Order: sequence, then C-alpha cells, then structure tokens
Amino acid sequence: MPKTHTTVGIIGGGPAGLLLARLLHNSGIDCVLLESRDRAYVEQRQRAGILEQGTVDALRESGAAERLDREGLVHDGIELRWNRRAHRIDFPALTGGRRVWVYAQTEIVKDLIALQLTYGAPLLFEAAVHAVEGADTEEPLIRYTHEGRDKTLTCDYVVGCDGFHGVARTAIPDGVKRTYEHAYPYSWLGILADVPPSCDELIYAHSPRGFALHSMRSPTVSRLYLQVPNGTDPANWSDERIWDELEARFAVDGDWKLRRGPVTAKSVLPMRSSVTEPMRYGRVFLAGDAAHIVPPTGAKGLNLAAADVIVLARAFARLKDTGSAELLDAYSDTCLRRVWRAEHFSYFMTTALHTDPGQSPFATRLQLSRLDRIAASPHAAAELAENYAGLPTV
Ligand code: RFL
Ligand code: PHB
Repeated sequence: MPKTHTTVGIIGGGPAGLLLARLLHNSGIDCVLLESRDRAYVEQRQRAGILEQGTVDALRESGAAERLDREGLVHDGIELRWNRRAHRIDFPALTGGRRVWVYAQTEIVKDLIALQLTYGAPLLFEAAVHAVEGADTEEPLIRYTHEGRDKTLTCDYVVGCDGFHGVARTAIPDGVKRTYEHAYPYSWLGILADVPPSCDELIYAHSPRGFALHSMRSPTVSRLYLQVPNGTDPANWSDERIWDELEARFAVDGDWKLRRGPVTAKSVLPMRSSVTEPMRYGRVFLAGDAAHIVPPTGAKGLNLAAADVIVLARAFARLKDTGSAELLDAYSDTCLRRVWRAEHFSYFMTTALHTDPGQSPFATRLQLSRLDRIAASPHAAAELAENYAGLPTV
C-alpha cells in the first residue's frame, strides 16, 4: 500500500529527482519519488555525457560514484576547431585544477535507481502526476495515477523535478511566474556509433558548413552531433551522409582522421534556452529542467540540475537539524545566480560555434575573431574553461 503522506514529494525520476532522493535519504529525510515512465525507458534515454567536478564530488559524497570512479573518463580539456586549425583548452592549468568527467547520464540514472530501490525511499515507476495543488498551504497535494488508479500524496513540501514538459511548474500562478525564453534557428542530429573515439578529448568545431561535436561514451563508443536545420527528419540522413558531413566539418590541417563505424542510434533535438522564475512558490520547489533549459553546447543541463538539488537538499537538512528555513527561503535566488551564468555560457558557446541560416559574412568574421581571441589570450581561454569545467556549487 503506497504511502499517502511524506515530508518531501518528488515528481520526476531523472537525474535531479533521483539525486535529490538520495541526498534526502542520507540526511534521514522522508520522501517519495513518482516517475511517469517505466524503469527501462528512464534508464535508456540518451542525453548528457559531461559531468563537472562539483557534480562528481556530490555523487561521491552521496555514495553513488562507485562505478563512475571505475568507468568514468577524466578529461583535462576540450579542443576547439575553426578555419582548419585546432586549439586545446587546458582546464586544470586555466582553472586551478578543475576537470570534467565523461560518464553518461544513462549510467548515473541506472546507478541512482539501483541505490534507491535497495536502500532508499519509495520510488514508483509508471506513476504519472497530473496535478499539484495547495502550493501556498501547509500541506500541498500531488494527484497521480498508478496501476490504473487515481491516488493522492500529501506532502510537507513538493519538489518538481519533472523536466521541461512537467506539470509542477503549473503550481506557480501565472501572475507570479515569469518565463524567459530563446529559440535557436537550428537543431542537432545526434548519433551513437560503435567505434572508438577519434580523439582523446571532445572536439567542438566551427565550420562554414555548420557546427559539429565529437564526444564519446566509452573507449569503444563514440557520440557525435551535427548542426542541422530545424524540422530535419533523421530518416533523410543515411549513415554515409552523416559520416561525410562530420568529416567535412572536422577537417583540420595535419593528419587527423575520423574513424567511421556502425551507427546504433540517431535522433534530432531542438535547441532552446528557458528560465522560469521564481524556482519556488509556497511549499513547491522546481529543480533541473523543470525550471530551466539550456542548449547542450555548454554541457550544462545535467550539471545545473545536480547543483539545484544539492542546494535544496542542504536547505532541507538545515531545516530538519536547526528548524531554520533560511536556506530554503534563499533557494530560488541562490540557484538563479548560477542558472543565469550557465544560460549565458550556453548561449555564448552555441552562438559562437553555430552558423545561423543566412548568416552574413560579417557575423562569421566576428565569430572567427572571437575564437582567435580564445587561442591568443589565456584570459579569454580561462573564461571559457572556468565556465565549462564548472563554477563551485554554491
Ligand atoms: P529530466 O531528465 O528531463 O527528468 C525529468 C523526469 O520527470 C519525468 N516526468 C514525470 N514524472 C511524473 N509525472 C509527470 N507528470 C512527469 N513529467 C515528467 C520524466 O519522465 C523524467 O524522467 O530532467 P532533470 O532530472 O532535471 O535532468 C536534466 C537533464 O536530463 C538535462 O538537463 C540534460 O540531459 C541536458 N544535457 C546535457 N547536460 C549536461 O550537463 N551535459 C551534457 O553533456 C548534456 N548533453 C543534454 C545533453 C541534453 C540532451 N537532450 C536530449 C536534450 C545532450 C542532449 C542530446
Ligand atoms: C554528449 O556527450 O552527449 C555531450 C557532450 C558535450 C556537450 C553536449 C553533449 O556539450
């Protein structure tokens, strides 16, 4: 018989909801997590690949990094390419020792689900929330459907970790909520390929044919992305066409070669920026993609989601230990400072490296000048490195 009351009701079992449940469990705070999809779907959804130092530190502290420490790939930099030239950004040298990890979101989600089901609070799959009521009362209520039945869960607090298309945001009245948005005039075609990566570190390429990114999932699996027009149907992109286009966009002087292999997944994703303020109304909090979206060029989405719930879990622990709601009251402002920094960085990385449809030659020369500046000045490079490798959590 599922619980009908909990201290913290969490909506959404993506990285934000799962990490929050883990952190609350470690602080002895009761919670229930409701996820609309089934376990296999959540564990296989292809998304992020890059973890900042702060995200890795939090996963370690929460006891969820055993496999990450074994299988994660530590990266000390990225490569930028433009005008057939390559320039490496050295993170530890430019940031006082910070680095990033390549470890897929799918794997973090699997690790956190396994821990939650073994040790943690209730985690219900196929539990679709359709309403959050009473945000401004002492006991907000979640309405959801599970095993064909309508159910309710009363909570001391509700946290919406239900992503960009979730319902929790609707608990903030329209007169209070403000959403800031930007849509980009291009999308990404992403592939997974059974071939060892052609590079040791990620490559972000500006080219006259559009942006390309070479990432990876493991020493034997590559993840690559191409800028494509909005509305692109992946079915119109044969494997050969994708590899030809990637090769053209990564072209560089010297003897670098792109390895080709069987493509195992192909999808198109739109690029957007969005922030909803405030991230808290009464006893309902928003965390992760439920509150903000960034285009993936800066690799910030998952890391922002983790940073939100780290701040929130600390605030709930403070409330439990001392009775002080000071950190909870500061939650939205604390997170939004970091969110807007990441929004700006993601916008910068996106607009510096992509080509707008019909972009003027003048705009292209400005982009190239910006990239030349990063190569010429350690200060300009450090600005990129600090943002990419991640600012401290709070
Ligand atoms: P998620 O992962 O979207 O999880 C939300 C969960 O809520 C569930 N849900 C509901 N459950 C119950 N009732 C409802 N009514 C519900 N509505 C929704 C959903 O089923 C889902 O399980 O949000 P969360 O947890 O905030 O995590 C955010 C990250 O997933 C996202 O920001 C990143 O994936 C973004 N991102 C990247 N971030 C990085 O930090 N580094 C990267 O390298 C990176 N690469 C990427 C990315 C996102 C991508 N896509 C597909 C948008 C690469 C890609 C291709
Ligand atoms: C990925 O590996 O999926 C990835 C890496 C870096 C990005 C975006 C996506 O900026």
